[in-house]
Parts: sequence; structure tokens; C-alpha cells
Amino acid sequence: MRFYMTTPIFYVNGDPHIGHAYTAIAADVLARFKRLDGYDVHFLSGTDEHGQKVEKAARDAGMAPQDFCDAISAKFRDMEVRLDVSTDDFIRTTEPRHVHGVQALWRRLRERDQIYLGHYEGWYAVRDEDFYSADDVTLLADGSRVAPTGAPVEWVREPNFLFRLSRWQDALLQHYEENPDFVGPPAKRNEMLSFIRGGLTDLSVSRTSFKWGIPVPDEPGHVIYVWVDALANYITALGYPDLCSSLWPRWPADLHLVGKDILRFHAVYWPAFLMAAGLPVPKRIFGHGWWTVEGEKMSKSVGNVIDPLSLVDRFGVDAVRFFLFREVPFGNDGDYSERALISRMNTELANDLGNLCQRSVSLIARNCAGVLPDRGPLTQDDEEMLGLADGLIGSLRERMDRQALHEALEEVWKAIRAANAYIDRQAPWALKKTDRARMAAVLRVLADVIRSVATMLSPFMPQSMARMLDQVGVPHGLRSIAGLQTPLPEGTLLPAPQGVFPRFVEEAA
Ligand code: ME8
Repeated sequence: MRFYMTTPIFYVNGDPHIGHAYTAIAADVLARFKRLDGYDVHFLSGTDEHGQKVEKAARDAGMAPQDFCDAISAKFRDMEVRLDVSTDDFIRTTEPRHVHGVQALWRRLRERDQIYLGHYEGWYAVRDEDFYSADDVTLLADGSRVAPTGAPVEWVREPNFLFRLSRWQDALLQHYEENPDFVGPPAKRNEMLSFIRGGLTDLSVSRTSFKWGIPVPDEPGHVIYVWVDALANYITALGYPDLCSSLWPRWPADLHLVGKDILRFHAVYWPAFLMAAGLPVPKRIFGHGWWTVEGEKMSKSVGNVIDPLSLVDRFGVDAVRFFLFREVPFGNDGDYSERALISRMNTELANDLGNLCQRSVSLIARNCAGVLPDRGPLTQDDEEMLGLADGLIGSLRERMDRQALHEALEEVWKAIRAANAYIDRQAPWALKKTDRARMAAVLRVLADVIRSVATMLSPFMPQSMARMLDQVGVPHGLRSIAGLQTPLPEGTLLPAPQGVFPRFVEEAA
């Protein structure tokens, strides 16, 4: 079973921030979940290095564009390493493999009469790398004009190649109709459908007023529009145009994960380009929401841009990974606040999950000589508890396939809360004096529940859950969904108990 999934490729016009971390970690959680479930996953990320925006950022930094791209691309790659984002490949759009693939795609579209020479006259927002119609643009009191996204626009008049997007309206609508899961979440799918129904006009796909892009084959002066260049990364990274490359059979992608701001490029333009080139379209595209910070939009001028690496230094990578998907339904917008992060760490990680594990393994260490006890005859309470833990497999699979990461976490937390109630109800510390066999059986149920919980949470918090699985004696070969079917042998020696989630104590101001 193969699974190919992608993050968006990041613009290298500035340093990584929490929004980029969010996209990358979300994709990582989904990739890790599929691996846990036995899939042969190929997980791609990368950087988007051409276009006017990057050219301008390099100029502002006083650097040659390629040197600037090299420096910032390295920061994104480093961010992913520090956030435990387990990509299999990282593509840069300035690499020869990509440039070659994009030019091949262009030629193919040209040959199929999908691109023609015309000219563009209208508004362009460099920040969005997007064209806007006069109706979209607002005149501000200071005489400047902005797009609906707030990005400043400039008037552009230049000879351009145009892609016959208008031809693909019906085919797109039909594809949406036949594939109800093509775009998620459902509200975003509806937005895309109404955009398509509103009428598609041909799209400018080359630029002539600057140089930092992939040259249009055989047309000096034209560079390929950065979005055609960028979207093609998903196939050039698989070896396109070499359809015999070992990775090509992975196309079409199973999932493109993107932010809501770039959903239209992925859910309308990209499938149209692919249909026009005679290539299969991705199976699913999911658009997640945006983060604000303490109620405000993140921006350099406000000075509230959150650096994910400083959060990781302070709170630990897993707390950050957990918080981002626990705090806000995936697909909705959310607000970052330090208070909310600390509160989740202390109540849910330290109290609910950390204490459950600590209490259970400490009781085993003290009362069972640190050796995993065997299950006894199961009571109804035991069976219900174990049933809840076993049920996580099915309920998480279904939720992760819908990218409902928050629902997946809530399902696990239901089991954790139930386990805390179970331990209080069964009171193994009291059974110690009255019925040691029953005490051991209860502790074994708890160890098995912790094992299921830690396995299912490992895509979210890989490092801490590896430590938790160590604590309950799960060998590396069984750390998977299939592995959960193999019971741990009685007599497994457990390591000395160690807290996995210490409480976060704020330094006094
Ligand atoms: O758009 N909250 O790159 P990018 C949540 N190069 N997500 C955010 C965010 C925020 N505040 N800010 C940004 C591009 N993102 C293109 C993609 S793909 C072929 C080309 C997310 O660096 C944003 O939604 O501007 C997007 O998914 C990702 O960060 C990269 O944004």
C-alpha cells in the first residue's frame, strides 16, 4: 500500500514562522500515521524559490538571488529537522531536476495547444504572486490599492502566455461531482465549486518584466509564472518527465496538504494544468486554517511573528506539535497564545497522560518487581476499558483519512480520561493489601491501555511517545498498529519509571 503526500513548498522570501511549522507538522502527523498503519509512504516538502517576491527579497537583502535562496532554503530544511518532520525528499525549485521537469511540462502544454501568446493587463500582487480583477481591488485613502488579501497590487501590462483555463471549467466541475472527497474540508470544497461555477478565464502563465524564474522554452524574455513552476514540484520530485523513473508510479498524489490561502491554486489551477497535460489529478487536497497570535494577524511590522524554533527550545518539540492540533479544529482558523499552550501542557500532557503512565508504571515497579504482570480473568470494567483502547484504531483511521486531527486527539483523550477513572475506581494501591492477583491484573490492563494510547499518539509526539512505549516495555518491532495485535509477554522487564511530561513551571517575572 503506497501513500504519496506533500507539504506546500515554502517561499524563501523570509524566515520560517509558526504558520509554516503548522503546515509541515500537520503533514508530518498524517505521514507518520500512515507509516504506523503499514503504508509505504513517500513524503515530500521543499522550497519555492522563483518569482518576483523572492527576487525582491534577495535585492532587499543585498544578495544574489541564488545565494539568498540557498541561505533561506537551508533554514526551512533545518526547521523541519528540528520539528521532527520526517520528509523523504526536499525539493528546491532552483534544482536542475525541477527546472528540467517544468520546461518539459510547458512544452507538453504548448504541444497540446493549451498555452497561447497574448498579453495581460491588470492588477498583480507580488506578495500573493496572484492576478486580480478590477472588482477585487480596493482603493485606500492614501491612494494605494490592495487585493482582498490586503496585499498591495500594482498595474501590470505585458506580453504573456496564457493557459486556456476557461476550457477546463466543465471537466473540473464534473471531477468535483464524481469525487466528493476531492477537496476538504467540505466548506472549502463548496468555496472552490462556487469559484469554478462563477466562470474561469484564461490565466497568465508567463512574465516578462523580471528575470528570476525558469525561462520559457524557446521564448527569450519570458519566465514561467511562479505558480506553474511551484505546483509542478509535486511531479518533478517524482522524476517527471521520466515516466519510467522509480518514483513515477506514486503519481497521482494521495494528499496535498495546503493552507486555505493557496487552496485555489491547488484545487482549481493544478488539476486543470494536469488535465490539460493528460496527466492524472491528485486524489485529495485539504486546506487548513490560519493562525493569528494573541488575537492579531502575524506580521513583521506588528512584531508578533512567532519563531517555531524558539517555542521548541522553550516548551519542547512534542508539546508544540500537540498544542497546534489540540487547540484548534484542523481546517478552522486559530489563535496562538502562550497561556493556552502552557495550560494544555500542564492539564492534558502532565496531568492526564503523564500521570496516568507515571502512576501505573510506578505501581508495577514497586509491587511487581518491575516486571510486566499478566492479565487475569477480565471483569466487565476491564473489558470496557480495553475495548475503548482497541477501538482507537478504527476511529483514528477514519478521522485521519478526513484530516480531522483534532477529532483524533479527542478520541485518544476520551480513552485517557476513561483510564484515569478506571485506575481511581479499581484503586490498585488498595488491592495491594487485599488481592494482589487482581492488583496485578489491573496494572496489566493499564499497561496495555497506555501502550495503545502511546502508539496512536506517536505520530503527534514521536519522541515522548517513544519514551512512553519504553516505559511499558514495547519492543521497537511492535510499535505499529499491526504490532498492537501481538500481546507483550508476561515477565517483560520494564525500565525504571521516569516521568515523560514534567509540569511546565513559568519562571517568575
Ligand atoms: O504559499 N497560519 O508559500 P508560503 C497557518 N510557495 N498557515 C500559514 C500561515 C499562518 N499564519 N502563514 C502561512 C506559498 N501559512 C507557496 C506555496 S505550493 C506549490 C507553493 C502556510 O511560504 C500557508 O497557508 O507563503 C501555506 O500552506 C504555507 O504556510 C506556505 O506558505
